[in-house]
Amino acid sequence: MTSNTDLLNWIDEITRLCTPDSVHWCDGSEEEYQLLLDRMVASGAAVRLNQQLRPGCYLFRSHPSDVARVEDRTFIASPTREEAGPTNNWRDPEELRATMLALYRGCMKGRKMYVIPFVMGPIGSEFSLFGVELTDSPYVAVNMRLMTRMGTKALDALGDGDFVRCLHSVGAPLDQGQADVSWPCAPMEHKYIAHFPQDNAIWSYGSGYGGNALLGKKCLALRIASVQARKEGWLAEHMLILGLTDPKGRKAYFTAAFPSACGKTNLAMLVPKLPGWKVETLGDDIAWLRKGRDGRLRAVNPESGFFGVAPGTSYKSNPNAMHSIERDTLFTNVALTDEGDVWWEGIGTPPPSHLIDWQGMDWTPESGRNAAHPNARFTVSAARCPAIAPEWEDPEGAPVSAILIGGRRPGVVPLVTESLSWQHGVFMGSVMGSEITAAAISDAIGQVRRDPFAMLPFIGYNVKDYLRHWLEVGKAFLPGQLPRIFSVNWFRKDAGGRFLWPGYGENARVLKWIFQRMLGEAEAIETPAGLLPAPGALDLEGLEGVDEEQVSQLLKVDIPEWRAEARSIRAYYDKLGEGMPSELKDELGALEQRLGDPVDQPSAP
Ligand code: SAT
Ligand code: MN
Repeated sequence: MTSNTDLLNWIDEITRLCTPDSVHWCDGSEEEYQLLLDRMVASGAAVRLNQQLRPGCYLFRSHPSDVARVEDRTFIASPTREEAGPTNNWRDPEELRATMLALYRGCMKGRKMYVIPFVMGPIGSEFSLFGVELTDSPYVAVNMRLMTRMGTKALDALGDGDFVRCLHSVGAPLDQGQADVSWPCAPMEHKYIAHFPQDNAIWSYGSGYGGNALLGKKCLALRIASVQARKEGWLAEHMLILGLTDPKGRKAYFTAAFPSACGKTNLAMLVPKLPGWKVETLGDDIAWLRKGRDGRLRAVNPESGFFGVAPGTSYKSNPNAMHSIERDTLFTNVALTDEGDVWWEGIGTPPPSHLIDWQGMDWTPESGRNAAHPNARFTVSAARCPAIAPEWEDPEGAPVSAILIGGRRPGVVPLVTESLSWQHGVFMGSVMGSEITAAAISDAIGQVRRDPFAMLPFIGYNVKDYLRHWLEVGKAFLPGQLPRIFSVNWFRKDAGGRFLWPGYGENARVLKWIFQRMLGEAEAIETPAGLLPAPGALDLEGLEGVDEEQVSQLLKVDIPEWRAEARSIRAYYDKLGEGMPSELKDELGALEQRLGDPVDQPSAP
């Protein structure tokens, strides 16, 4: 099987610690995948959907306490607090190890332990990283088969090489004769998603959901990879990758960072409303960026599947996602129809008169609650996406022309802004974020939750060192070979609280301007915030429902608003404390100067 003694010794050690009843080495085959699914259907952990309507599709319902990533149970256990920085939950590695060892002792009793060798990135690419996940969750095993390159092919490629040790348990040992539940997990206070970057190790306990449990994703490909990337001069980013082709057949690649719930998967799979333009998908969540042999910045998607949010996904909002999940898809926490199909809020069909909701309970439109959990997910292989780019597994990665960043900003931030330089772009990335709405925390309404490059929950080290690293990466390129950084904001509202921009397929108009900027074919005007489309430069032909007044609001840089924004940025930088890169403070100073704002103005509270 393998002669990797480090691996064999580690498996031995964990088997003695967690005491599973048996050990299953995942080969990643179709037969194995089917066997695990059949077993989960038999045990009640999964529902086989109507195979006429959804061939190869299954439904899982999680425990109501285990429905999403748990940021306040996610820890960076670097040797010192300083290394984790002001935005991470730091724990002393020795203390955390001791706490978790006590939990892991005997935690797989009554369960099988799955050994999952996997590769993040195309097999054979020198940029790929290996991991091995040991888990007592068959749900994790089948999801990992879709989300990563997993099984014998990964084990063979690993050989005697090094790998990230990923230990996962749902934290629910079974006594002799004790019946299992359909979604075993541990109570919140026993959940731990722990990272030990100095040891290349991830320890996850107590949750079976998403990024808490599929350890190749956020834990390895972002938190652990970001630490490695910093050492090696590359970037592990929370970004989609898309290819954009113009009517002349010219193609460019963009990456884009958005916080959760800003439509990353939708943009990755966009169907342009502009005739002759085409978007192809290379990734919807994570991009690894590094300098290629040709001297350009190149992006690889380390994943091999999509773990997308179901609610709001419809044939109208994202037809490519809907086509992707017509078969061979694992659904979690969506509703079940009487025909054995799936349903969720925003799927584009009226609610049926009866459903089984995500908690397994009868549901009718009168129930007054969501049928699907808002964070219900689909897991599907990327190869199933009709818009997948043929080159999406190119081991060299795709050459990136532009990096987009954006959040939900009802005010202040224009529809699109080109940065003045790499340094200015990193400044824009450092302060991007979303305005807190009534749905979140009530006393902070109107404030901006800043989320540098949408990486706040995913940087495995100090955010200030992370921003410094972005600046450093830029210095390794010849001028003209670096992509340009653009801020986009699809979510600007008018005074009446209505969205000014239709979004979705119309976002292609913004992509077109960016594309043409990179080729020197579109005009921009300089504003204190950066470069904006010159009058007439944004293609608005055939755009319905947006008048000239709305366009001017979308592209407005309001000086008093921006002065307030600069004060809020200064307060944010102050909050991050000592050690912010001086280049970014210089950029803030330059912005204040362009706005004519006195630099010594007191900070906003
Ligand atoms: O649960 S995941 O972390 O994989 C998805 C997400 O939160 O973006
Ligand atoms: Mn994500």
